[in-house]
Amino acid sequence: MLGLTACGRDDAPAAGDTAATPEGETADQFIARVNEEYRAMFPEITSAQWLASTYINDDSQRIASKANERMLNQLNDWIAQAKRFEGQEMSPDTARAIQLLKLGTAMPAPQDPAKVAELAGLATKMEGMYGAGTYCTGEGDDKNCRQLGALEDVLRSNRDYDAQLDAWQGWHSIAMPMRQDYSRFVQLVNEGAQELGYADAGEMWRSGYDMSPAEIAAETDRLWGQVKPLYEQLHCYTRTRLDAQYGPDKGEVAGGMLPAHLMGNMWQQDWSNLWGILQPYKGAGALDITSALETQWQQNFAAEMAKHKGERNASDLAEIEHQADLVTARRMTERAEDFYVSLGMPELPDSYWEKTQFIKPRDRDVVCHASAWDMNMEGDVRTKMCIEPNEENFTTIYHELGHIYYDLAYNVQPPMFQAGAHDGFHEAIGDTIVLAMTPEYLNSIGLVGQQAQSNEALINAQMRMALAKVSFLPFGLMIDRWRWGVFDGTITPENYNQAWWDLKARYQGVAPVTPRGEEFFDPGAKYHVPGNTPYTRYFLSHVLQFQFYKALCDASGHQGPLYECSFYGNKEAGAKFQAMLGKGASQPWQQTLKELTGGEQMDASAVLEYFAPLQAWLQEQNEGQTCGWQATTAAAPAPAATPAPAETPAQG
Ligand code: X8Z
Ligand code: ZN
Repeated sequence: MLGLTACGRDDAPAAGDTAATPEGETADQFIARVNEEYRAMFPEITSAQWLASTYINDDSQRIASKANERMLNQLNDWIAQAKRFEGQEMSPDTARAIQLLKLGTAMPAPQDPAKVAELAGLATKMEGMYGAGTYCTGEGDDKNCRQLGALEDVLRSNRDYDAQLDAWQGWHSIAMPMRQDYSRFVQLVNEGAQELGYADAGEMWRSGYDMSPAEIAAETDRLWGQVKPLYEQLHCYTRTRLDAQYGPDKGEVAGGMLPAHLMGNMWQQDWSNLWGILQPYKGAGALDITSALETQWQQNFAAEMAKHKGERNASDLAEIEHQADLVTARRMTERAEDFYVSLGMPELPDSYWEKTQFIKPRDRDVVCHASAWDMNMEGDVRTKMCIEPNEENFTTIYHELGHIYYDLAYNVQPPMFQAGAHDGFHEAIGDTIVLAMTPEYLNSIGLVGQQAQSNEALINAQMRMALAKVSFLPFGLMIDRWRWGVFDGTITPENYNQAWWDLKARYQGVAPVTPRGEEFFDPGAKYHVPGNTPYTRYFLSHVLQFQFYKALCDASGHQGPLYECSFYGNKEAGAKFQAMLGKGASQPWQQTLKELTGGEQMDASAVLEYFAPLQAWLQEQNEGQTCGWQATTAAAPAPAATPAPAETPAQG
């Protein structure tokens, strides 16, 4: 993909009216021209998209949709022009650029201009519906409307069974009206992919990995096989603890699966918020980052209050709170920047601080889902978030800055190579830094207290990381198992929701506690479905980031167990990372991986090495339990990937 920046901004730009194809142009000249046209039009398209995401209304959506339409038409045009060079002599770089051009969007459009307009309109509309999604209860004076952030707050901190169920169901109701649009969207992108010579859009997505579509699908199976036993142990332990918290009739659902609304996260992809329930040793190594950030907010609020003495009506107070939100969010971001700078990377430009959306504006709808933007390929980089002072948001800032530092580093490349080595690399950069946020690092920045050196403290630290990283793995896989099935037709609109929950049961071992029939469209409640962002990248990232981490730890001269390593401040590690970032998509990812790690394969053994103490501990805890689960509904087929064996109980 022409992944110009990640997080959904991987589209090629528009060039307005198609320039005439110059007579006698060579393939190399053609690519040079595409690069130039691409760069010239890029700021206009990103501006339209930025406005639509940070100011959702009919007008911004119309403009963004039109810009996307021109972009998709232009891309089709370039691809058609590139056909002239098939079988001709050209430099390897040009051949690679042409290959990347064909994969230039996750949303391939048919040639028919009416269909391009329809597709662009649908995409903008669905993303807008997600961003503006609101769940209301009550009538008249009792009317209470909440958006995703407020509903997530419930799952994060309210352990009441029914309050969580209400928040979970409420958010999922916003996706119901997307169903029709999504099925039409699928038809259109499939048509586009087929016109480009792919079997369907899923096959096109799987073609962006410097290996065949079948090979990357098999790779994901292989990697999942490596980490599945670890996930099953975490699942088993979590179930026991949820049973203790809610009672065995409520702490799990039939077949031993975990109730979807009780996992502290709307999609059960990150269980960090269950720390209060899952913390192995109370008091050993206090790692309550969320509380520390809330305290910082209180301090910032007090400072703002002191500045505004005398202004105390409700609207003044709301403004002062807003200021405290902003100051806290900026300080959190400065912390993240500091880590990158400590590695020898540049400070973020002033324009970043001026133009970034740090917090949710009070006066309009925005797409809160975090993203990183390269607006012009020459330094106008921004992030867009709705930062709140909690651990998850804090680490997400580090994640987003990973995208930004990748963007800045590969700005030296020609536009066609300004993308990650593959999309999983883009997602793994910031998360590699997150792995280096050890308890010692967190202590050094004043977020947690002095760390005790004990086995209990180690297990606590490992659990904290596992709740974010290990819980994610099957989720990272199941989203595109669903979409690959939707694109190749094995999942049809009549069984969209059934297939979704079949896959969630099979991979994650989670289930809803109330029926979720086809009147619902639960996939639409996850940003990347209406946002059409491929998801396999995140699964791959959750393997790759441990490989990168290990390589940077080695580069920093770290001795001892992997999980103890933080390369904060280490310039050797930084230089090695930076060298990789600067390569962008200019060579096959296998080569880039080799330069960093010495190996050419994605491999989860670093994940297992990192979590070895926790895995042993979990096995002890789970002794005597029957681990694993029965996915009670028939599992949907795993399209294009090797069928996984039926669920078997893990060793307990
Ligand atoms: O979407 C994201 C980032 C932007 S690329 C915030 N992530 C995935 C998600 O939220 O579902 C990061 C982890 C997985
Ligand atoms: Zn990302």
